Amino acid sequence: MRIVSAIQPSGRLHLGNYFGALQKYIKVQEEGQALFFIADLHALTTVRNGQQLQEMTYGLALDYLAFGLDPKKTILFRQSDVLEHTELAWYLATVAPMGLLERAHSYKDKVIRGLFPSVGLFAYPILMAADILLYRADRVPVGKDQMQHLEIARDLANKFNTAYVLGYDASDPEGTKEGNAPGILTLPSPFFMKDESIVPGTDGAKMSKSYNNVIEIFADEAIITKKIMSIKTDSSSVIEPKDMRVSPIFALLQLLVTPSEMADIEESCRIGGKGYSTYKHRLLECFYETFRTVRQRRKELEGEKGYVKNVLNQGAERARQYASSTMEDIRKAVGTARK
Ligand code: AQP
Repeated sequence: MRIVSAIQPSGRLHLGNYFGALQKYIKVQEEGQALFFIADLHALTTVRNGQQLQEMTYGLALDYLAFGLDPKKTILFRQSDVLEHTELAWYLATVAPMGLLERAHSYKDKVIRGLFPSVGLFAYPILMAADILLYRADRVPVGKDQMQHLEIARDLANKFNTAYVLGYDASDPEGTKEGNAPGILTLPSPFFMKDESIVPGTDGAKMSKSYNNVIEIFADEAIITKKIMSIKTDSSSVIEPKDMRVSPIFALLQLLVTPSEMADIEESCRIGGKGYSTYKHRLLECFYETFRTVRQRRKELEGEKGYVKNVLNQGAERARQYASSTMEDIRKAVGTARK
């Protein structure tokens, strides 16, 4: 089983990235060959400072390692170190219908939020499809916000296979029925946790690095306190019952407390008598209970620049081997293979 996923170094790692992605990376890294990378090419759609991108790329490598991704087993690398990502993205762009991308809601959400509507941002799902298809991934651990992009990756794999593989039947992508041929590109499946949902930010919208609503896992204590204490609430008084849908505090608590504590919280909201600050303080405590050890481990790793660079270089070397094998088949099919 091949497992592929990535996070953009477009800001610092936040709770949404952890619960939507990293937590799953740690869980699945034992279940097959995992390739996890730092999507610096994607981050170029929002980061316009080369030095900052370098720093955030290195920072994300530290995050991966602090959380326990094992570079002996798992391949950790930087997207821009494997040039085949952009090459495959172009081939996929030539079979991608405009309408498919025009329906992508992430682009529209980001533009509404004021992000620059570049061609790169619009074409992000194509590069993401290339990221996954290049490694013939079977499983892709991503957050629920990426469901549509993963569907686009499957669509593009089908479009490519249909265009270039004689006897390919989209209803039988592995070519198991007689007369059908298997696709060159594997159709990936998402990997979600049971009852998983999108992690809300401090304002209740999707927690996102570009929305200024994140709770960063490795930020200084003062910033974390400020962010948690500023989570959106309504003006109900201490004694009033609390509607748990009004404030994202409760969805965040649910991620960090045990089910029995969550049941107590639900009951206390129903009867009232506790102010929002009580819940915020509990969230703060839970945050440190969950992340104290990784925060410490990341601090220790900060001085190990040589080691981290080595991990990324060796990871890129290994990733290129997988990528070049897929690209050989693709170039043959499209007619760009060197004779
Ligand atoms: N709020 C979220 N809830 C659940 N999962 C989330 N992820 C991100 N935010 C949430 C998951 O984290 C992984 C890496 O995301 P990314 O950094 O590559 O891009 P993103 O989804 O666009 O994350 P951001 O923070 O919103 O980044 P910007 O603002 O730079 O675009 C993915 O698996 C994603 O599902």
